[in-house]
Amino acid sequence: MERRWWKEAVVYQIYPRSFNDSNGDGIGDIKGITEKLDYLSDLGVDVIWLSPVYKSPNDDNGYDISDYQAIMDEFGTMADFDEMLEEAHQRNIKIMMDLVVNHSSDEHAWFIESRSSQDNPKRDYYIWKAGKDNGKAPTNWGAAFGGSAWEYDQNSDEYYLHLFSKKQPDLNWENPRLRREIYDMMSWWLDKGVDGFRMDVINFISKDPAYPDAKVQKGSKYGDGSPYYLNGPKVHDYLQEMNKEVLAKYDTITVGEMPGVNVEEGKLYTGEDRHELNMVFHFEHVSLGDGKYGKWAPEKWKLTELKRIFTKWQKGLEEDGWNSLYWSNHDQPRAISRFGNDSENYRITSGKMLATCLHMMQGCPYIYQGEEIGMTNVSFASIDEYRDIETINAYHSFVEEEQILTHDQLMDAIHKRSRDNARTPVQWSENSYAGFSDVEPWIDVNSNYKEINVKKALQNPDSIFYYYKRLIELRKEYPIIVYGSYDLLLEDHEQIYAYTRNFGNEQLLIILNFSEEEVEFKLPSKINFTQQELLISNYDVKVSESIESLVLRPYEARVYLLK
Ligand code: TEU
Ligand code: CA
Repeated sequence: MERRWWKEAVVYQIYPRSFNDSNGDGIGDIKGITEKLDYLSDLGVDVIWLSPVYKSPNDDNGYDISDYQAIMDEFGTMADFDEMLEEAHQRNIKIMMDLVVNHSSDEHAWFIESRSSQDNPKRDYYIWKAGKDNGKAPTNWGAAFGGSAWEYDQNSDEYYLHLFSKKQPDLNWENPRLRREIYDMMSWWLDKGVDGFRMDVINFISKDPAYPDAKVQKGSKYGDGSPYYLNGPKVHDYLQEMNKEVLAKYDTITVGEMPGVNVEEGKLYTGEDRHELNMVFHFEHVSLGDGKYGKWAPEKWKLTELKRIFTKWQKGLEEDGWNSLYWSNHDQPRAISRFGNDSENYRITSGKMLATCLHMMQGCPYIYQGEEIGMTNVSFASIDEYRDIETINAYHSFVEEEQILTHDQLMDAIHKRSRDNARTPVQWSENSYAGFSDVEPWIDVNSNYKEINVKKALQNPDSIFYYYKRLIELRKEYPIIVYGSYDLLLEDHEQIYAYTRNFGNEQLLIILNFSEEEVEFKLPSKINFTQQELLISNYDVKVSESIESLVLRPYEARVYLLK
């Protein structure tokens, strides 16, 4: 197993719009990030994944880019960016930019030219097709945010593909001139000193050239086109070309966001000698509980399923390739609300347990802003308080247009799974607007900000913040956490998640109670040791207590170093 600096890194994701507002306009910004770099340095993170800060009309909050080499007006200036980059580097924090190149904004100069006429030189920077003779779109695919994946352009009498919103036209990666433009832009940012890229839906960039119709689920209006754009025929060619033309010339950290990727493909994307990417985000665990209408009809999830998924990925990439470890991001609900217990009694304990579960595994742990202080989901009473295009479109189509779900059913699903759960302002203090801004923010603050905020966390030695800080310190101190092999214990246990890590003559034993009940833990006989050292726990534990058999308290987490 090759040692690499990025394999030892802990990454912190910032969603700038909701992180910190420095100029009192209610919107987070780059100077607001610079103001908090000492806080992140204290936490001990090595890399910041910065969600998009490029010029954008914000149809999808920055994931619709209209100029890849300019800063979004609301977020500040390029000088602010350069200052933030410099200040981060002075604190040994690297900056990983969000590269959104499966699509651009429809307000990008390339698209404005492309749509101007069928023979414009930039026409095939995007994916244009004539409609079917019966006046239908080129294929029956649905878009991620609702409606058809094709938008008819009257002026040039063709349809363009948009797998997300109609203001996010897909770029045509078949076109070498387009690919060259992307590579030049990437090099431009790397020459400025940024340290790598998180690549947005990067496994969507190669489409099946046949553009066939897809199967239409009973009751759905559109087909699921994903078999024709997920992990497509040339995706590895493009990534290997990107690596050769750009990445290999710099010492970068890269991660591909890959909905629908499986472990076998994960190996192809991240294998050392594949020369593609360092690691991937898969979606298997965050799809647990997806019901008939995906996240909009969420069902209970089972711990045995979660353990099977994590174990598959830990074992699958153990010899080659690298995992990204995450519970949440700007698209997912808050970890404690989804996988832990956000009640008064168990929020902090279960937050520490979830952190232990992830941070003791092999791979790079990602901390989503506010996760380190145990921020929770939000329950806005009205759909009018939500801002996310995906949530709003779902409400209009499921409740108003197709009337498949009732208002209450969808609001319940929104409270559980809306992306806005992760996008309420970071709660810095008990001051108005949680210290995020001096004015009403672009999205309401979670009403629990007086109990849950950074200031309070920093004043409480038993807070989740200091627990994350200790987990990060342990990762720096014990190579076994980064490089040790993983093995699952008690595979069928419905409440306990226990696993080991092995490295040389050392063994880590991680014991987690994912339930609200007290549960008896019996140490499997195959675990042999003569010395035990408790590295971290979320309850007071007698360090000499025998671990042969334990009664685990609700959401109890323990990590032992065994020799
Ligand atoms: O997300 C990719 C993606 O598949 C999301 O649509 C995700 O599956 C969904 O939001 C979960 O409900 C990336 C970005 O992370 C997301 O914020 C963007 O909206 C999307 O791509 C388009 O750029
Ligand atoms: Ca601002």
